Amino acid sequence: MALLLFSATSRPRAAPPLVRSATIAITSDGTRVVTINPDSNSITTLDTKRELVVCTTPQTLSIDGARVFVVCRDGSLNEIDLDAMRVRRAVAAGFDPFGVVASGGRVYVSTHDGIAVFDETTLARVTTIATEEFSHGLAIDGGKLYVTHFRSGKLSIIDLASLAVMNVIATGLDSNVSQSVVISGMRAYLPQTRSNSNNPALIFDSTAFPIVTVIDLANGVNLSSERIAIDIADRPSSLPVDIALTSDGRAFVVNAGSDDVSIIDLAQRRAIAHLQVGSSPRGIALSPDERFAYVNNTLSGSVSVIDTRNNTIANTIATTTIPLDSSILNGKILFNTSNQTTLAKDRWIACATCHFDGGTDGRTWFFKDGPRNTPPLFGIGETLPMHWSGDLDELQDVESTIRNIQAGTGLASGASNCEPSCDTAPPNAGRSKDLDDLAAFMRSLRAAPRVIALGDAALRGRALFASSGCASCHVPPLYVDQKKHDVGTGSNPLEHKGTSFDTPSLRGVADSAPYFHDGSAATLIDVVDTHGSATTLTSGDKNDLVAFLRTISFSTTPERRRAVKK
Ligand code: HEC
Ligand code: HEC
Ligand SMILES: [Ca+2]
Ligand SMILES: [Ca+2]
Repeated sequence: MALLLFSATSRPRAAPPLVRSATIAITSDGTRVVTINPDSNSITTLDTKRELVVCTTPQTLSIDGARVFVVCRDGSLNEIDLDAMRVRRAVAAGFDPFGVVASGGRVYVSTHDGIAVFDETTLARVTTIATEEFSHGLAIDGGKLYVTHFRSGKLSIIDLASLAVMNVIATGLDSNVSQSVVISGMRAYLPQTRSNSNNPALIFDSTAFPIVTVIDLANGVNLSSERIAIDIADRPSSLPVDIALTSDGRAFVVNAGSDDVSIIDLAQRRAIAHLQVGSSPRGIALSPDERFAYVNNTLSGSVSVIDTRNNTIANTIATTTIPLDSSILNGKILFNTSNQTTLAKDRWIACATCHFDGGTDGRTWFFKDGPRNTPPLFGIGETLPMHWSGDLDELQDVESTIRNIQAGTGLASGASNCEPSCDTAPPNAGRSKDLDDLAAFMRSLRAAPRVIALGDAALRGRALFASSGCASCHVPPLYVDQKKHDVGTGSNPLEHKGTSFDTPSLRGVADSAPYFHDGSAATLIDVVDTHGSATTLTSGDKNDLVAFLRTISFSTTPERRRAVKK
């Protein structure tokens, strides 16, 4: 159905379009729309309806002329010839890259360690710009590169002539899940989630808040008075991850958790409309004439086409058949959505709110058990029991999180089987297809592959890890003993579940600061300064031990190229 799809003939905007990383993008002449399909490992062109397998888990793309650049969780940067629909070349971009923008003869990729800069013609690496941690969404405007930081919510501004970081703007200590940025005039707009983890009396609707942060670029300040609270401007929603602005002052905010788009009048900070779209919408692209906005529903394998004249959905176009096992796909949808009363009240929270893409928000929440730092969920099926107090003995016990944290009615009917504690109550496995599917999805979660070479310090640290007795509890290769120990960290009067904690796995520990169950150690050096026999080591030995800890990763075996189809 060609209905209302393209409008290439209408007048283009005067200003050059903003170049930014997104999960969906349109060529500057408005004739071609390209999506990435994370679970199909592919991209799709909407106009020609062609799909091309590119890499494992594409994250974002950027279009420059007939070339498309795609970065993927497997660490690759890929150049695609859009006319021939083939991968022209692929190079290594770094660990866990997310954003990509191509402009002015260069390609910029946000990786875990900063911004990798490539020559656009040869894809040779030019340099790496060190930034704040967790560089994520990217946009280029007026000779500057804007970089969001996923967990801190800060915005870095890099001068593209000198490749120097000019400014880092804070947006509030609770800003989180900062995936994207758009620039309009002297304002930057960042969809974010406020993680209200300082709240000692959490209820579901005081836990996390969906917002659009507004930054005054002339003065380099966060305009908290202009911040848009989406739950107030529109209605309860969750996980705003992308945004498009029209020149008449409307913001189209994509809420990945509540599976909807809030259309907000920027001057009034009030919603004009909201549109329910597909599952896990992760990006939006506006046609150059602003006539249509395209939303990539990553877990439906479809694009919703919004007619911006009347703020309605004009069309939904299939983009891919997601080849995941049907149970895992269902579990992934449940993990990512807040739009089901079984899972969450008022569309407020999704599992992904705190564990976006299975990772961690880096926050420490006041849960019923006491202060609890959010762990990443990669490899979770291998390191039971779960929770810091070790009282969840099966993945289905997250039924208690659904009911107690998200205020959902529960995926299983009847009791939560977590009273007085999940491991003493009857099992939750086999009670509900959805709960079993959620468990199956969590069991499938893997960290981004990381290639690590052990330097001299790390090699010395590895020997110390063995000789200092660390390995007796953190037993390689999983670095757990599946037992609880009192290591002197549980004296806080807020603790309600004893002073012993389940030995945490150290795989990927470099990426999961802060440390200990209560987040009381900000860095790994803080851990070894207070933890077990490490306290008696010299400072040189402690540094070596930390150098080793930083290399402990999940399996470096590349993820399977295509998920298994059942
Ligand atoms: C408000 C933030 C938040 C939300 C929402 C949330 N979690 Fe968590 N998650 C945490 C924290 C904090 C912990 C640590 C709790 C503890 O150990 O007592 C945790 C622990 C876990 C663990 C155990 C990890 C381990 O290694 O022991 C699993 C599994 C998990 N969460 C899955 C989920 C699922 C599934 C959902 C959605 C139903 C969810 N979480 C929603 C913050 C959150
Ligand atoms: C007696 C068992 C035991 C020994 C021995 C031990 N640990 Fe631990 N380790 C634990 C427990 C239990 C925790 C969790 C404590 C908490 O969360 O309050 C922990 C936490 C950690 C953490 C923080 C992980 C995170 O994700 O927050 C690191 C890092 C760590 N240990 C490294 C080491 C090193 C290095 C050694 C050797 C010097 C060592 N451990 C020895 C049991 C042990
Ligand atoms: Ca565990
Ligand atoms: Ca942590």
